[in-house]
Amino acid sequence: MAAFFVYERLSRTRNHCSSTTMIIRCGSRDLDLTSPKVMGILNVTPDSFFDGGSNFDNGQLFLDKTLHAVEQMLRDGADIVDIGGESTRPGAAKVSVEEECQRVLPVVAAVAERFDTIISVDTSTPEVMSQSAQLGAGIINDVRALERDGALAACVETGLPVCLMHMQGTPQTMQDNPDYNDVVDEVSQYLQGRVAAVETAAGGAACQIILDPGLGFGKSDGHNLALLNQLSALSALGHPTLIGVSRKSMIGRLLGREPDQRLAGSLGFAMAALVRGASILRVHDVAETRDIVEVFKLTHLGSQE
Ligand code: 7PJ
Repeated sequence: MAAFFVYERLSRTRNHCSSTTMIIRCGSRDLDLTSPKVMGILNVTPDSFFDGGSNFDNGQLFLDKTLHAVEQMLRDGADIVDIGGESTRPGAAKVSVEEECQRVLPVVAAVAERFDTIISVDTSTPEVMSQSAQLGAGIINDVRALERDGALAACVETGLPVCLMHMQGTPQTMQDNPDYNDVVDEVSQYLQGRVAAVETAAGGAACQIILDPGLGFGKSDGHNLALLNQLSALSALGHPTLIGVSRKSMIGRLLGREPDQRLAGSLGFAMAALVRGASILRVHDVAETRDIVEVFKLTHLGSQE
């Protein structure tokens, strides 16, 4: 199937703010990125750093508990549910294709069946991309920017939008010694190259691509801050941007906080990302993030009309 993309941009002026309407087509649903959106994190891994294993017992996933978490997330105002079966925290164990399929696919199927929401799948594995798309997923979110063998073709074949994230190294080694001459320039150039690869694979169609600098993925705190503070350089590539900073260890180091004490720091960084043009926030704390998105809309997008 040839990839078919709709990419609508319409400039208009509203309350003295210049704003852009941008709608991306996520399978059977539209995602309107004219205002920022909240992506709730649903980990189906036994070993994630924050909520790791909360839906597991003896390596067995509790589907009921997982679906309750989704229900709560949607009640709290999530626009997208991001389902991931591979922990990519520094030093995490590798997961086989079979194991990842077993973790992710039943959850994608159950969420698609029960809820009216956009499902994103956090995966680098071609088999998971293809099968999730068939089960009703709407976005592919790949921390390896479709670099794994077969991922580019599998993703383009789904016709779904993709989030391309930058990572230096691999999850096993990425925090050993992150090194850049100019981190903002290098990340931008890398992502530009991956956009070109997707566009070539899609046969030149106008692709729906979301870009993510990959905070914490092979970056020092200085690198993370530079990327966040200069997010507009990434936006200048012409694609919506996604930021994942929720409860990450950079907040722990910068503010001296354990994972369960990082909510305020996460919201602060999320607001900084919104002010710099982020379109999607990938977060653990949906209700609280929803509130700051609403504050941002009231104070920056002129939505008092
Ligand atoms: C990210 C992600 C991120 C995107 C993870 C964690 C680690 N996908 N998957 N961006 N992080 N696009 O949640 O801390 O930052 S897993």
